[in-house]
Amino acid sequence: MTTFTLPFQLDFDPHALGEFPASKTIIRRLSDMSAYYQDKAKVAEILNAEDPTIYRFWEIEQENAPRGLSFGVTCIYAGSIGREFHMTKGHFHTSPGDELYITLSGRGKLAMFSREGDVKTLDMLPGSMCYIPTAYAHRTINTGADEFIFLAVWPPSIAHDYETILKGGFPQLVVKGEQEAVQIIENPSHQRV
Ligand code: PAN
Ligand code: ZN
Repeated sequence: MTTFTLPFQLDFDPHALGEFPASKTIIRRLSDMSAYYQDKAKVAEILNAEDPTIYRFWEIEQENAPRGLSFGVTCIYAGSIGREFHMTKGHFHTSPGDELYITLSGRGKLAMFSREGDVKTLDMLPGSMCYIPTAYAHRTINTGADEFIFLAVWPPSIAHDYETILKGGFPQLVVKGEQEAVQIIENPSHQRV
């Protein structure tokens, strides 16, 4: 991983994530995410033919740094698995660390919930910024017809808990309704973990 001499300026093409030279790039395909989607028959049917990329992101993490900011750009490709739109796995932060999401392109939703039972699903559009408090699990969903791309900024040295979401899911799902409408419905398989 490249380290930068501070301060610095970074120019990047948000659409060219795989070509970004100074970072870790992570690609999540459907086979990495089959446990996260409700419609298992649809997952199996798609995987039988291909293994589509659902999203990819690059990040530059300030690891073991007492201060500073980590940041990254995520691109979720348009599409759905059954009725559920393409989405990220989602996670909790396990050490104190709030996060900012700023939409660069496309449209989507940010689903959040806390262990105390607060559930929020916010719109993400170019020009909108969402603030994610430490205690909230967060997942993004591409509800549009184009790539949905956003910048994330978070403090150094936070750890990500994916396990809780893998086991219990999110309380709400963002799905395609009649005539391509975007619907938020209760997740029948959600469990408090
Ligand atoms: C983001 C996410 C990124 C991918 O940078 O890590 O959007 O989502 P998953 O990590 O849930 O696969 C972030 O929230 N960092 O803390
Ligand atoms: Zn996060």
